Amino acid sequence: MKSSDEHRRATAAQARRSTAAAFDAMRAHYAQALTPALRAEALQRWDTHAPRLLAAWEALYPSVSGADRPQTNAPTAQETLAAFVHAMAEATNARSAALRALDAAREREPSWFLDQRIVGYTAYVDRFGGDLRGVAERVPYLQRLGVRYLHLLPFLAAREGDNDGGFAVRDYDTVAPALGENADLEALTARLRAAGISLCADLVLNHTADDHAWALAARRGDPRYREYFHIFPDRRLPDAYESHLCQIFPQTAPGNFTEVPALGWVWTTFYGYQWDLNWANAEVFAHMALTLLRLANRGIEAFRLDSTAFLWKRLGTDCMNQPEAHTILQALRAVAAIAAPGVLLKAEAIVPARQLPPYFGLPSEANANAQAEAVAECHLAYHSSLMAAAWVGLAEGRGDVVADVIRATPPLPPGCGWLTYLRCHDDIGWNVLREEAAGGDGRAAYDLARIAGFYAGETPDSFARGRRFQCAGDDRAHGSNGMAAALVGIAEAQARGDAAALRMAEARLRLLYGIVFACAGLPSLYMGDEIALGNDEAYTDDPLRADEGRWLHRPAMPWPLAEAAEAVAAGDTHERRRATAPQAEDVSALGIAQRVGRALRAMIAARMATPALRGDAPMRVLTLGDPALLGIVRDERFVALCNLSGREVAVDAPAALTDSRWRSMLDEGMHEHGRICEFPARLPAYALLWLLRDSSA
Ligand code: OTU
Repeated sequence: MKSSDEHRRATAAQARRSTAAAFDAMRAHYAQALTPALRAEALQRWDTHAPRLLAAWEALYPSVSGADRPQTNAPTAQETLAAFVHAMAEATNARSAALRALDAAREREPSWFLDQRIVGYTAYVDRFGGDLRGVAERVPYLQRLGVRYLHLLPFLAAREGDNDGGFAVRDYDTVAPALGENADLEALTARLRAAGISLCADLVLNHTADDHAWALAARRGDPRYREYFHIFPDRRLPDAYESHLCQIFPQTAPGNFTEVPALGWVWTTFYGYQWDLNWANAEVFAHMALTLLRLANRGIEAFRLDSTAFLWKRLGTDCMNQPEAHTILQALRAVAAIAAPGVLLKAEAIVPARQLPPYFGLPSEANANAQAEAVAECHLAYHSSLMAAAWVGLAEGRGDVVADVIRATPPLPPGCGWLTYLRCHDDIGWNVLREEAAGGDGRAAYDLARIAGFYAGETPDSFARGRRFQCAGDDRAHGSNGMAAALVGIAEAQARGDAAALRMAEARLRLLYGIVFACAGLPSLYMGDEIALGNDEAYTDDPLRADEGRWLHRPAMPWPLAEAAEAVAAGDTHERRRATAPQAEDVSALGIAQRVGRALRAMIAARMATPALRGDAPMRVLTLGDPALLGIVRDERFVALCNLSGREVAVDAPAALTDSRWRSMLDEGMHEHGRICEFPARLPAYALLWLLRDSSA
């Protein structure tokens, strides 16, 4: 096995070399299979992007190795490449005129997804719309909310029985029967596209389900398909690997290997029924890349590349973020750029932000001086450090915790952005903040185990109604579960019927989303947060889900409530607002949903009207005197002021700010122009202000 340094050098050398003859042969191969009418344009893309694809391929699957698994009936890496290039041409041909038009538009404006008018939304198909047709019927709701990017959690045919919420895929080419048919998917993407909403789907590329055809063939003993996975005859290698690996689900799926009768030990990073794919096998790459293109041709515009950190294994390492994983992603990006150039790739690598630059094709921290050239990789990556820090900040009443993470957020190349979010279908993983929590460098430490306890409602000062996730033994701070509304105290205050406490809790939810929406990136809502939807405590009644704590925050959308709340929240005429304005004392679910929905809608409208909030506009933090406070400056024109504590705090701001005139953007009905105001001298508990410098003065 090559060391990671050797791999890096080989990739770079290969990129320079990539023999002209081999390149020409593949180009001819691609050209020959193209529809004549598309040829000129497709070849232009090929010429731009194929050198990166072929260099990556050669680095991953060297044709000179000669070790092409002679014992199997598998094709050689070179044969696989030729077949793959041919299939890529077919995928190019099959792309519809509508999607080709979209490709052209995206190529003209590669940073389109960082427009401040683009807001994301994440939901499960069944929980949101019942099935794909049901989702299509809800498109107007999404439009009214301002959504332009919809991430639907896995909807492809998954394993029978337990399937990790669809993350154990049995068949990547078929929609899950309970959710519809392939035609429904195509109808949905067309409808979304017409509404200006881009559909993002998961591409679960680290593993398949244990009942996927490849796994079944491996079980039957087919040597070719055994090579699709990492299978070991005994515990010798698994033990050697295991001593360096971490645990994703230490309680419900301990260990990283699963014993399968008659097969041996299979690498299973996640659940035992999720078999890690062997990306060192060229056929795996070819299959997954073509899967991506086929889904793209059904109208999926963005791919959430699930668990990207784990794609490559190297003995003696934690098998995360290996350089080959990046080479794979760069190759996938090149494939998309050739055959479906409108497509976005989003890295789901739940690792500290400082480890994310390589997912955007930048050199890694460790390799920062190596003068490595940036190679296009992902367009987006989840900023999970920021997400977790927002929750730490709230539990600790400290804005400085978030400020530190923003300050340490690496700069991104053009055409790249962060996916910012507050909640998603997973737990809030605390591990990404281990280093920050240790303090030092003038930063005060914090105790992640205490914070996990706080969100589980275990500490005396807690207002939260969440639960710990996979915390056991020494690891008291793995993750936390719960809907945002439960974590910020809405559930608790509502249960007590305490209107004052409820106002505070609602202010916390608004505050945290105010941070997410003010930061650089593409901000995304989690389904139900717009109506302060609470936990689903009933998941434990279902034996298939009872042991999986993340189901706590995967409730179904209560449409009657959402619709009733929307009628008020979206009310845009003065009369209508006055007539139906939610009462501050109303502690009913509807009253809460109306107030929260209205606050979030105002925020979305304000963001849309503020170019300084473009996803790629500059961002810096502001020092405001008190550690409870957080100031986020965008483009030197916009300031978000946040008080993460439950007390009123004095603001100590530089004269350059206090001397200016500002427009307050989040006041009722004022988000398009803002109300002229002074820079505040004090901020009440959990206050959020969005200020835009008034240039009219
Ligand atoms: C991803 O997540 C998905 O988001 C999870 O829902 C899946 O269970 C998992 O992959 C397997 O497909 O480590 O970097 O809550 O953060 O499992 C990717 C834990 C991941 C998730 C983790 C995860």
